[in-house]
Amino acid sequence: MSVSDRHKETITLQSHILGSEARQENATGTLSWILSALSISAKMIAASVRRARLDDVLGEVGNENVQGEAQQKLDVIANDILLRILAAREGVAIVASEENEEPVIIGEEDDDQKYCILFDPLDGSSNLDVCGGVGTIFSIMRNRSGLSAKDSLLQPGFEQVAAGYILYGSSTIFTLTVGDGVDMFVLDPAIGAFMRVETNLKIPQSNKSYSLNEGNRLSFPEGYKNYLHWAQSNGYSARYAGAMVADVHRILLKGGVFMYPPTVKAPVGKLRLMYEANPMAMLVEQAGGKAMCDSQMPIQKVQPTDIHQRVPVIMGSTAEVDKVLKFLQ
Ligand code: P6P
Repeated sequence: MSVSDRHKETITLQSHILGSEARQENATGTLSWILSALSISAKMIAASVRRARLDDVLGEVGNENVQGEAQQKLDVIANDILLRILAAREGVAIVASEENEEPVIIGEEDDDQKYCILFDPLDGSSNLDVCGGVGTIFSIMRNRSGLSAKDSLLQPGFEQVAAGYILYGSSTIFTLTVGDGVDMFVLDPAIGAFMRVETNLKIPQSNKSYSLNEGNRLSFPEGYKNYLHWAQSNGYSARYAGAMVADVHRILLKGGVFMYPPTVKAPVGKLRLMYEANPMAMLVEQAGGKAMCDSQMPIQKVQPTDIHQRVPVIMGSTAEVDKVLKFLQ
């Protein structure tokens, strides 16, 4: 491919965002500025993650976060970067993070031209010490004027206007949907820009691959145990990275099904609705897949009651999700 041909196909995340804004009637550019802030934050977090061992910022801080989990040093670094960069963008009304018990009010709550941003700053951070995949997950909704900050955040997933993740793996991937399909970008460290590599990505409709922590098998509800027995009798393979971003990214590209079922330790599952399940559900469904809590409830239909609430998760290729649901009925 000649340089000029390659140049023709060179779409950066920034130009993609502006192109998407241009196609939205009466767009004000506020969402574009927020997505641009997330892009800058992603580059800063990627730089910290890739230097973690050299800068001696691996390991635990020594306390627990609001989830009762040991907080990693990089959890705090990533959280601080996102809070700082987003707080500087005037279109942001409220920010809620896995690492903060309470939401952070940035602008006047009473402005429905602004947005609420919810995020898990470094999902799967326990993988860091062993150079495993980790990621940032974000969900964007319109601020609801006249409501308190918490009530403005507690909107069901189908109200999301945008969602995405950044995967800090063998390369740094930014995956985004603003409600008209899923697009994927790879960070080119040589120029410091995210370059578009997938447009309107569609998840493969099936793949004999499941992803869950089988260490919890004995405490799964019966239906999951029966599904696993069926899958293992029908040539399925197991893949599990221990970081939702890495596992769902693989499934978006290769197909299959990701699950975090209820267990004795986590009776409603471990994954958080607002900043893990909802944004990943929007991406998977925008890519033509399916995302459920159980055989009846789509993840994006759950009416939240708390910003840190947890839900069971089954998501991936529609045909593969349906095979799991059949055992749960
Ligand atoms: P387990 C990471 O801590 C996380 O929140 C998700 O990214 C991941 O899918 C899940 O927990 C892993 O949990 O219990 O299998 O270690």
